[in-house]
Amino acid sequence: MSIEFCGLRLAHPVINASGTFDLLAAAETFDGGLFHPFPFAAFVSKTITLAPRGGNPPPRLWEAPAGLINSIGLPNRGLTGYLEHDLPRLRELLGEVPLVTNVMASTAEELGELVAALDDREEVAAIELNVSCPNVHTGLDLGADPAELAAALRAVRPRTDKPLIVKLTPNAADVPAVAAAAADAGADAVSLINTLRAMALAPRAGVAWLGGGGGGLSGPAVRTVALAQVAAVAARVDVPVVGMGGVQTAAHARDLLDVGARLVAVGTESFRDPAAGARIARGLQASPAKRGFSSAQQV
Ligand code: RRO
Repeated sequence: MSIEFCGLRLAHPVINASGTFDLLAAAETFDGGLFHPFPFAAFVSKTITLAPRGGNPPPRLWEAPAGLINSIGLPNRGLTGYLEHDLPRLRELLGEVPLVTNVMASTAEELGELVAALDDREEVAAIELNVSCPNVHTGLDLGADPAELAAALRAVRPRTDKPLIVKLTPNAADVPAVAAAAADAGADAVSLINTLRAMALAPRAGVAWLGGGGGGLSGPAVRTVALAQVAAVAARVDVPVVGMGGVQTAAHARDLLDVGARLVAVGTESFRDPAAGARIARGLQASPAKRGFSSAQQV
């Protein structure tokens, strides 16, 4: 089942979605028990920003019907803290498993700085750009507008030779157009979907429940949306696609592979079952390949 992805050789097609598997915390909680075999063929870090961030005020989670709304707000040690503290420990825990570092910034200059710093570190196999962030100059989400994203990528691309994966937002008018712009501007791969913009009100209070106001919906509730968007993007771009959104079983992962994803990421399901990645990878091994989806069936 070994898979080629952006020059990396992966043991199987299942990885984690950024921000849904805290490897440093899991290492303490499970005392190594979760790691034989490690659930994912590559590990994607949570999102790193240039400056340290404390994250959003609580509450940060809301259980929705068949899903989860989060408003975590990017808590992280910042670039320096990541490079000095997290990166050596992640490398030690991962052994041979490739590490993908996910980064976010609100300007192309900052994004370039993050990417250049990671380019210097051999522990990092690839970089994922989280573009679900408003540009401070234009107010537009980098990943919502093809031209915005292309401009940012053209500034960032020359700063690394490592594979660049663009993590697309589903909250865009034309996701395949954004994906095509990313590929044309030098992305080596695209990944999708991030969470769907959502909100929840506190019971009987009529005010937002989440400390951050709105949040992002994930889990089984978004699975069919993800399938449609992954199919449409895979039909549009030639670069490899990492599909994710509501994957709980090997059959869900197979669906994403069948519509053109090269890899599948497991996200919210890992909160329920931290060994889900390994279970789904095993299940895929036993399930038949292509069921004959053709892009002519696109919605
Ligand atoms: O940290 C978050 O609240 C968060 C991020 Br950066 C993201 O990309 N997607 C999401 O659902 N939550």
